[in-house]
Amino acid sequence: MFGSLTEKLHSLFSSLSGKKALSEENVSDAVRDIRLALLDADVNFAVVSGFLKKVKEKALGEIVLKSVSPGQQFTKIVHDELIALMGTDEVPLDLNAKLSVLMLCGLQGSGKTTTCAKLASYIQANVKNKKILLAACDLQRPAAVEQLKTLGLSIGVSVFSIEGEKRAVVVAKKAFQKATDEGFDVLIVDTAGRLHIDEELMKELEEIRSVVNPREVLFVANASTGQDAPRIAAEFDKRICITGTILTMLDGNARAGSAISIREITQKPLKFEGIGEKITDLQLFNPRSMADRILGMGDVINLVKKAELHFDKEESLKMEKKLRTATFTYNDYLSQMGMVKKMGSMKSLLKMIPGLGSMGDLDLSDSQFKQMEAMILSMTPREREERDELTHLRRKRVSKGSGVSLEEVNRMVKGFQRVKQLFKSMPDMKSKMKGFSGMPDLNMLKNQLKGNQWR
Ligand SMILES: Nc1nc2c(ncn2[C@@H]2O[C@H](COP(=O)(O)OP(=O)(O)O)[C@@H](O)[C@H]2O)c(=O)[nH]1
Ligand SMILES: [Mg+2]
Repeated sequence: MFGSLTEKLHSLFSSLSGKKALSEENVSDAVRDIRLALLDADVNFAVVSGFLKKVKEKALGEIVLKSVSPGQQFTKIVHDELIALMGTDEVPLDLNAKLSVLMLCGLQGSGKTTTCAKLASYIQANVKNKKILLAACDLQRPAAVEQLKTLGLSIGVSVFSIEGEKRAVVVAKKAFQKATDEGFDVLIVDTAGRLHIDEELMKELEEIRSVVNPREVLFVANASTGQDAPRIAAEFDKRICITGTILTMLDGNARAGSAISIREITQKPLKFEGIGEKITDLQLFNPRSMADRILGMGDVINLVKKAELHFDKEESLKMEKKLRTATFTYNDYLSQMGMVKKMGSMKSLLKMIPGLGSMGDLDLSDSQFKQMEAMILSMTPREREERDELTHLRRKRVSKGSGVSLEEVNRMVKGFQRVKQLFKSMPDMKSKMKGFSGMPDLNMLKNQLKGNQWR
């Protein structure tokens, strides 16, 4: 995700590994290189300076541990400080009022409308029994109301709007009235943005704020905005007092700068991150996971969360056993791929596992999954358990039976072998990664989360 920053830090840390110990000189060199890398990733200048001061103090004050290399030791210091800079802990939404109002604000195109619906869907999935209303208060862009209505419809959440009304504050007020009268628990207010901050926009937001009495005023920031994002956040905060930030477009080529600086500049927590266009592509901002990703250590934290939300626990334990005892069959492959598909694309999953980013070409589309299903169902039970070898003749029969080309059949067989191989080599990889386990091993992953990844 943060390609160039991650690469630079990585090569810097490995250049330290050859050294015997952290010294004044190699720490100064490393700090200089990190400064350049962070500035290049659009991290705010003042934030970089404060950050490096702490890193340097810690690195020089650190007792040299015999068992770890200076590279590892220095990486840990940078990792810890990055986590601290981004807020240490997750800060969940405040949904504690009888009617909790969430008001979203930000520049045009930052992702406000989409994020309103994503938040509603997040609340539906993670907090039980909340009656949610969306309010369409962006009356600037002609299609904004329709956009929110369509999104609301797709997740079964009502959208309040007033046809022909020109004043956003009137819509906000009536939406608030309706939510109160009809016993809604959460009201999510979408607002208009502009290309730049202007007086008109701020006045409108102040008015809306005063009539909906929000628990949360969330600034929505496009993470690829770069250097400007923290400054803009600070201006919104000054005028309408935000309670937190939601970073969007982190799936694109964001340079990590805003993720690192916005919290420090506004002193308000980063609450969520948008990681794609789909309605489910929103997750709580976790400083540790973000630091892991910036330093190229995968994203074990979000992997476990996704897995817990979608995996059937018993099923996955059964699968794990099969994988370990190498009785993994084509039938298992099919159901494993089905589960993985539910969790999101293989590509995004594999990217989350440290060291497996390069396996991203195992990605599977809907139609590919259907093809795979057709092929496996065209195999005999003995073939599916690999008790009969899939000879050329047999593959031809499978191709005919499933209506899929012979090349595709060959490719599927290869894919199966690769996955089988991948899981077989897990124990080996595990020792390499000091305790990290493979995808289906949830307990191991959970321990990993609780413990320190560095031990
Ligand atoms: N890739 C990606 N696209 C996003 C994300 N959030 C929003 N978008 C897209 O960005 C565009 C602008 O979003 P919109 O919600 O209309 O922005 P608004 O003007 O602030 O309301 C839309 O095409 C969204 O689908 C995200 O996290 N990742
Ligand atoms: Mg909008």
